Amino acid sequence: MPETTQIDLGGVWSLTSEGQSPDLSITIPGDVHSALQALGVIPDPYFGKNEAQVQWVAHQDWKLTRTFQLDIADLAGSWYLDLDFIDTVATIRVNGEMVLECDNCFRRYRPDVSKYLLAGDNTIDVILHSPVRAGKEVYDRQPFEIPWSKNCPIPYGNMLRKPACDFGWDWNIALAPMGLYGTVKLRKLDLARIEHVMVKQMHRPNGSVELDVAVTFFAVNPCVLPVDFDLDGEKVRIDVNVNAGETLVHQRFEIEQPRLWWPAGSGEQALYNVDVTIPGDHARRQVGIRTVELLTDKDEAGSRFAFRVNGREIFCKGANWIPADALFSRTSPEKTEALLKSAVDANMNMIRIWGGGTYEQDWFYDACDRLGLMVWQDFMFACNLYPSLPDYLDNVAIEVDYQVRRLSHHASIVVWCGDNELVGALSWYECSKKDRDRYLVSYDRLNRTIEVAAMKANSDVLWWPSSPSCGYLNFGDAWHADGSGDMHFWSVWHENESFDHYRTVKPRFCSEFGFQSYTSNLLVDGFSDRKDQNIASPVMEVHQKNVGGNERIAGTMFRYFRFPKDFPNFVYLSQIQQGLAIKTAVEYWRSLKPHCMGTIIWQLNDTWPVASWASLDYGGNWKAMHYQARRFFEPVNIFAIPSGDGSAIDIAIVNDRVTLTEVTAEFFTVSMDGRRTPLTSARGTCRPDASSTLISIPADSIPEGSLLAWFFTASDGSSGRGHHVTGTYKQLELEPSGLSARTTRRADGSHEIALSSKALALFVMIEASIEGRFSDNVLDLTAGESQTITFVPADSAAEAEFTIRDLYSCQTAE
Ligand code: BMA
Repeated sequence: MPETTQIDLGGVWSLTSEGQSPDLSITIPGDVHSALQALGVIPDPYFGKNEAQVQWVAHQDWKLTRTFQLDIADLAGSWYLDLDFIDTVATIRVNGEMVLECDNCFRRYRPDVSKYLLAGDNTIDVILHSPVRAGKEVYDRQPFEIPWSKNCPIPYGNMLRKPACDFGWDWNIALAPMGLYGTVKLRKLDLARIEHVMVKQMHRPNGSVELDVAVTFFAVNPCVLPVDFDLDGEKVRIDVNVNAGETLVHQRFEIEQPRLWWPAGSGEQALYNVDVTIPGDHARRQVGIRTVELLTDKDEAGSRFAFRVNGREIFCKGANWIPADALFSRTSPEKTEALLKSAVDANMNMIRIWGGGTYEQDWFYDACDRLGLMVWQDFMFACNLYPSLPDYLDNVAIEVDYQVRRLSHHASIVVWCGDNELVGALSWYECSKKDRDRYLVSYDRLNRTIEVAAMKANSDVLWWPSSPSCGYLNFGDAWHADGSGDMHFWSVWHENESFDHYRTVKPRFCSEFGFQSYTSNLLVDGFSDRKDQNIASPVMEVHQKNVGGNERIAGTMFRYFRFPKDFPNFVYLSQIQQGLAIKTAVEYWRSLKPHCMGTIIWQLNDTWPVASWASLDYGGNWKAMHYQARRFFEPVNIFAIPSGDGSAIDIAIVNDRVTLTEVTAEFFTVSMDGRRTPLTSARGTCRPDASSTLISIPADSIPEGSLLAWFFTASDGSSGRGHHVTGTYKQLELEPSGLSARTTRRADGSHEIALSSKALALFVMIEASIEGRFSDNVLDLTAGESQTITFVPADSAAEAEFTIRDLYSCQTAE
């Protein structure tokens, strides 16, 4: 019989809790809420107003138990539990003996359990303590008041090292879930185990690269350990004298002419595999060769904020990433990778892993490496005041050390950032407003702990203290000051400013800005009954977590549009409006290149079906804005930017290519019956990686009641079109567009939709009754134009029905 070297403890465990039936069970890896839902103990938390009904779950302790067998022959030697994602405060016993008490879901735990194991049947139980009660205990021990975020209806989340958004957020359901995720194994330590593998790159002026593979082994007894290294087939074997405890070993590889890793859109994503093998253990690290610098040189406006990869400055286009789901059991690597792929498909090259969520699992970053998605990695602190007692900081330091060692080899990770909005939070709470000194010092203790631990783990990583931040030890207002550092520009959404207000700032790098919309009709149908499909119904209010969010959406519509005729059209128009807001910002800020070098939209994805700032629906379907984002993030495009005094419309060329680009454009005025009248044409160039002005069109050359429209082609082969309305859309006396659509189903299950229009059709959006992706959407058609769109359903066997909306039909009862 082969020797047992590991037992996967995944699978079905029994689940008990006070006052609950004794026959519950949970599938591990997984979370308690999903287990209870599968058993019918709780309803689907995401449906209707069910969130309130499931709140009791987080107020109880839950005990998970299972048995496993060990042969007497396997018993000898050293065994440990391998747990890398325990959510969160837990006590673990093996055969009744306590082997671990833990309180940080961002740390890995590997307790030795050898002396508790028995031949034959063994029992392991895990008590997951109520995060609310556990958080309160920490809260009560603090020497001064530390309130939790106003975003969180469930209290004390900031006391625990657990995703901040688990306790509710201005887009998240509040569940405070518990569970065992990631690796859940019992493993035998042969001679040693691999604790960490870090790979550093030294780039030489001649272009060659030295890779330093630093492996930390852990052994119980000193030994001579045979270690095999393999860099894409280049093999090295060494014998290492390993001590009891940890031993660090370096192995160097030379790569004479490395193939470089580039962000998406800038080159290929070349990757190398580094394998480390010892008896009984193996680790693989996927490595991309690249240099990265964060440029913060001083200039007239303040100081720059730009990433330079392989010597080339890259304009960062992307969105903020929040956890893939509010409940772990509903996630899968495939679903998550599809979301990341959608980012790249919309011409994004960066995601920011926001600090109120989680450090993602290894496969997530492997996917980002493959896709060319640069990752801005926050440490997991957001919008709260946090403890700074030594025990808390010690816990944080261990977490930071582990995460940096685990992840810093990834080519995709370009910067590590101390936190999300903790500087701002100092002025959001009564206590910290009254005594900023105390809370600022407390904050700096935490921030300093993170910085020191990160640098100690890997001095090569790029560090940025906080997002947003005007700069090192600068605690200024990076929500409004635009001269230096990264900016979170929220004035349009949170302060109710107009869309034009995006043009009043010139960020160096905008790492957050967003505008909400309702989630698509398809999802609304999934979480509500017809009777609740009203913009102000309590069910819709449960599915809107930002106080006043639904009013903001509706109020903005009053400002720019005529009010939609019914609920489904309200959903549609909310998405068009969202796209318009963000387009206004991105187009202007891209035109400021290289003054501005990044626009990271808040936010890419949703954790459940909710009205939010996301461009993807929960589940991954593209909302209107994601189709628009693909266009406003094109590497070469032209944008209409009204001049400050309103006398002209400046047409900017933006070029993210390494080559000079020539653009030819035709401009028209379009009257409300959809007729196009040629206005002017222009030809111009834009230097590599720059922006320039193609032409300035006098505003008075566009007759009242007409809008400006254009087509362009560029020397890189790209082309596009667009329109610009001076004033608001509600002022347009739109006429029936006479839109028609002919749909045919192809043999492969996809659908072809041939659209044609008799008059002007703005923001034409096709909605499907099933999940899937359109080849394009949110289109404009003028009189006599037609366009053919393909729809690829997620399930090729499913029948689809299509609804077609445009601006006229959405706001006019027939
Ligand atoms: C930013 C984020 C999140 C929040 C979003 C919308 O400040 O950091 O905390 O969800 O705004 O309000």
